[in-house]
Order: sequence, then structure tokens, then C-alpha cells
Amino acid sequence: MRSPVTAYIGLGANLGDPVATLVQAMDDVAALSGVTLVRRSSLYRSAPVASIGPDYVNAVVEIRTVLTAPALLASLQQLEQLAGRARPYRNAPRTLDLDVLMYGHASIDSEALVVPHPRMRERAFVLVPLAEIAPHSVTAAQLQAVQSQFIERL
Ligand code: PH2
Ligand code: MG
Ligand code: MG
Repeated sequence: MRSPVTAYIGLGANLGDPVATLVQAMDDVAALSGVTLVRRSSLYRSAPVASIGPDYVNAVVEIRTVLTAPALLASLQQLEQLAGRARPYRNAPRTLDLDVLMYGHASIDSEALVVPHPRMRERAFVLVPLAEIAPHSVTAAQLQAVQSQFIERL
């Protein structure tokens, strides 16, 4: 049996009913085989970053998982599909995005998955909810650097 790893998942949506989708997605992540949900952040409204369309709703959850990183990614992609995710082009508006932000202390750089998420430190919609549930993993300077990006707690 693999020993569990602490991982952080970023959730985002800006099509359909993003609040309902994110609440459901957190429950769906909690119900995944091999995953225990440890903490969920509040929901946040955020302006699109390098994307278009309506404001996003974002959140971050902490999990413990015995899944490998690729298996976790596959499970999250299934949940995106169930929520009707289409991928017409990069950063297109979406019904549900589930990103592996961190997977233990692992550095992964494969075709399918790059962890830690390469742009997470530039994004208030990741750092603010992450700081809420894992304050040790975000510095004041990092939060300061993204403070011009609009985000509000719902
Ligand atoms: N996701 C993106 C691109 N831009 N902007 C916000 N506010 N929230 C997101 O989740 C988001 C984004 C690519 O995944
Ligand atoms: Mg994303
Ligand atoms: Mg994604």
C-alpha cells in the first residue's frame, strides 16, 4: 500500500452555474477512490486572467491521496468530463477546471502534468484560497505581488 501524499487541487469555473458546479466538484473529489478530502477553501469570485468571459468562481482543496499523480490527474479529468468540460482552445471559458497544484513535495514535468503548477504563484485566484487553507505554503510577498488582481470571497 502506498503511503498517502498531501496534494492541493485548484478548482475553477466560469460557465453554467459555477457555484453549484464547484460545490458538487468538491463532493465528487471527496468521493474519489483513494482520496480523502482534508480541507476546502471558501469560494471566491475572480476576474478572468489570460482568459475571457464571465468572472470565474475559484477554490482550492487539500487532499490526502494514495493515488499516483497521473492517476489523480486522470480521476480529476473524469470529473471535468462529467461536468461537460469542452476544450476548444487554451484558457477557453470552462464549466469546470481541476488542476493539481502541488503533489507532496514532488516536482513533475511530463507531457501530461507539470507540478507544482507552473503559473500558480502568479495568480491571486490560486494563492488567496490556498493561503486560506494552507497559510504555510504562501508568503506575504507572493500575495502582495498579485494584489492588483480582482478577487472577492463569496
Ligand atoms: N483559469 C485559467 C485561466 N484564467 N482566471 C480565473 N480568474 N480563474 C481561473 O480559474 C482561470 C483563469 C486557466 O485554467
Ligand atoms: Mg487551470
Ligand atoms: Mg486545467
